[in-house]
Amino acid sequence: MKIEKIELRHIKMELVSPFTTSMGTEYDEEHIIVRVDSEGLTGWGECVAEGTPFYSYETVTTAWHILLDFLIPSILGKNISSVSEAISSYEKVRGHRMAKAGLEAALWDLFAKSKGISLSKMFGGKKEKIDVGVSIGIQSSVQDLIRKVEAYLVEGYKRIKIKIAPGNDIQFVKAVRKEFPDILLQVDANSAYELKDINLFKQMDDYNLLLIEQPLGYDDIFEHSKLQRELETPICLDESIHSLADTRAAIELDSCRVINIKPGRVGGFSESKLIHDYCASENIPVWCGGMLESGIGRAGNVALASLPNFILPGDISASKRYYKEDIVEPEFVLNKDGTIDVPVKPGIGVEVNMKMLDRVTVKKM
Ligand code: OSB
Ligand code: MG
Repeated sequence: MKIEKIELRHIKMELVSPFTTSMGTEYDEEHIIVRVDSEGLTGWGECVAEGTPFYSYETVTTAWHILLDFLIPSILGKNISSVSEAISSYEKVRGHRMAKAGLEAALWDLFAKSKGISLSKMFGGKKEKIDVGVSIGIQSSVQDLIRKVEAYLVEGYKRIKIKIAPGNDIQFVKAVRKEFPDILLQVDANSAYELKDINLFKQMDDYNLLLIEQPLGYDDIFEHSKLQRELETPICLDESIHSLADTRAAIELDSCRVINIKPGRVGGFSESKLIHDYCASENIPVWCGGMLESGIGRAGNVALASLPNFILPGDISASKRYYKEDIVEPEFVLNKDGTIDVPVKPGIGVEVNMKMLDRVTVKKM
């Protein structure tokens, strides 16, 4: 397909409630929307680099630069016959995986639309609905947290993840577990601890957690293996996994027993599928993480999570858990049974609401 035009939009969307983690508090989410036009079709992708370099070194500004000056020039005006051909045209660019993933997502949407099939089908997904959970930021009190958890459970969410940080950890786990003895519960530290905090994690073994997400260094694999050795609860790595190679290292070292796959963090859906397939062959369950995406990025995550080894519920919640109004139609909604439907229409399977997209665009190119 001849890549005729590529447009970037820096968007900023206000969250329905502030999101606090060990990295800080977010009030709104900044991402980049990538639009690729070719032969009468339009592909959409979302680059999940944020306004700040706290979760990842990439930011909206670095991703904009890499997209504009390196990735886009390598394919613009060319005839590209597959996503993998596009990827090889910019393989010289090291790192900057979120920038790459945003462009790749738009190309996946474009090629799926050109074949008239859904992204899920394109990926080889089988599920028609996916199990989903919700990620809850650090709350100012145990009571506030219990109220939030309860409200999400009433809506139907199948799994609760709570963010933890030093001083805001075991008391929250104890309280939630006491109030809700049977729910699927997990914690995410976003790298806020060190190996010397091992006793805290040993205590967590008593609360039947599904997993402990990214307790130690954001780039560490080795020390997590030392921690995992001492724990019964599976560790799940998020920040430390950027590729299939990282995944293999982590699994061979027994640094974790579950992998969180975020397409942005690993450079796109192609790498995500490689990680998924490898984990399936090693009997390691995976789940789809989230970056507070708009409906455009969410659509891709839903399609990815329709692959068979996405065994655990993902951080893929309904549009209204994040934003008052989403930029896609229809918005993503939660079914009563705690699932989200996998779109069946071609590509991302939802329409971009141009009026809403214009409203949240702060810069366009
Ligand atoms: O660590 O999983 C994380 C959001 C931004 C950055 C990092 C993380 C998160 C979340 C939110 O936990 C997940 C979601 O999109 O629902
Ligand atoms: Mg995480």
